[in-house]
Amino acid sequence: MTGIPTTRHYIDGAFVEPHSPARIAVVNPATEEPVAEVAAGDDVDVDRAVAAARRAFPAFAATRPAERVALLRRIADVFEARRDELASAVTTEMGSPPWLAREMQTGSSIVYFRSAADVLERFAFDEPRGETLVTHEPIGVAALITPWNWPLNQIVTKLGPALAAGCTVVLKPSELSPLSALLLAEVLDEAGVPPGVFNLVNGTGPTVGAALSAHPDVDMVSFTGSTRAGIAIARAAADTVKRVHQELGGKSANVVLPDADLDLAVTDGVRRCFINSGQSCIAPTRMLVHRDQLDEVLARATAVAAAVVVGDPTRPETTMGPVAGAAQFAKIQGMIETGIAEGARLVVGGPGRPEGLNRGFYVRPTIFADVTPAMTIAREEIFGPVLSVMTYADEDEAVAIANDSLYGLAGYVHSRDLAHARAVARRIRAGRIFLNDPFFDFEAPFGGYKRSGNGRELGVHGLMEFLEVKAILGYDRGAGA
Ligand code: TXE
Repeated sequence: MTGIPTTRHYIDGAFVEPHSPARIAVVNPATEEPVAEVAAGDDVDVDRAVAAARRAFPAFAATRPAERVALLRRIADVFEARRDELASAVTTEMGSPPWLAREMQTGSSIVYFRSAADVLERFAFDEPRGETLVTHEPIGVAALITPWNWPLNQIVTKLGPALAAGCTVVLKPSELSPLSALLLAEVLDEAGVPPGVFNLVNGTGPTVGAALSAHPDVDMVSFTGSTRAGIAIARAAADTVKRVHQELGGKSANVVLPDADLDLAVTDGVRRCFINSGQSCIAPTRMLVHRDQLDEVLARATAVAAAVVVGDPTRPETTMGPVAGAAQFAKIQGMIETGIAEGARLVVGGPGRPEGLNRGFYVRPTIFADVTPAMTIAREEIFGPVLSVMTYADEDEAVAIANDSLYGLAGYVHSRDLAHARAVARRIRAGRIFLNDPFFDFEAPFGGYKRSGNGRELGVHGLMEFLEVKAILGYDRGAGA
């Protein structure tokens, strides 16, 4: 990476030397080569960043909403102007093909910043209620702990509303994808975010992430990542009773009803399961089809999987790059082996790298049939391009299978009869349901039921996460009353 001081943190408006010389290597998953080093931060760095955020809070909290709307729009403009650099950083650290890095990884971030500004512009901080005033105030210093799979988007869906609310922030990005985050720090600096309002400390989860979670001067943690880490964060946060927003794992069902447009349902279902090499928390990883339609569905799904071109993300014909790292690669391989061992039928793909790819964390797009609800691949998040096709006899069984999960992040329903699809959507216990490949709604709330998390991102619900609610009774009684 040219230009960015990768081994520094960004604290109080400047790139600063870390407390300790320890470093973390950043590896390009397409080549397995180290491409940069970032600082392995520690408690001292965290204390420094939290103190800067605390100092900056009163003045930033007191800014008028219109000033923050303008700030968010400036950030979006600078981000857009530097979009190619940001996309290229994502390709380097994640192995995302350039079209994916540009259109989805960075394109969405621009929309999310603008949408945070739009939501803020419409938001009424004061709600009179008779004599009482209900008002909303920023919660304070927010720690944002983010993962690697959509590295910028997952920061921006927190950072946009945090700044909109008037909070100050300490970000700890994933140690697998810190380069795009460092560039984002430059973008924020260039856009004129005041010193201390945004701070970035690189490092591992158990050090920097844990220190932020337990810190007495951090008012809330907003986390996206594994359910395992989400639980560790909530435990570490418990002693200080801070708010913990969690966006965790998923095992979403795609209910293909017998009257669905099968071409659309299967193409959309496989595509959404495989996008970003399968590393999406809302991926529809369980495709539920009527038992009479299994063969027809598998034929279509196989054709979609066969058309995927896995390989070097920088080659124009590539549609799927590697997965993010060695640990993720090993986990997915283990899951594919487990699927076979537990008796699922391998329809396409399987263990090992695709032919001809000997280096890089490349996974074969894989589809299993005859998957039962008890199998590990039907229960656990795999986070790779692995689809489990399961059958049902009737709609009640389909809904029961869809809900037979510890997770409840998303669900998908395909049917030509919209009224029918709506009714099934209401029966699925998950925070976001997609009916028949809809347009994306950037303000629709995003978050999970059950062990998929707590709280919501995006739109007004996302803003509310960063606000406290205060009721002032007697506010409007009239002077002297
Ligand atoms: O995630 P971690 P990993 C799931 C997915 C994936 C699995 C493991 O199934 O295969 O998680 O991925 C920080 N205190 N998702 O191990 O560990 C960590 O440094 C504080 C789902 O990479 O959850 C990073 O910044 N922080 C998912 C962030 O948590 C801690 C996205 C995510 O890393 C911590 C990613 C701790 N004790 C993975 N331990 C989604 N919901 O989209 C780790 N971290």
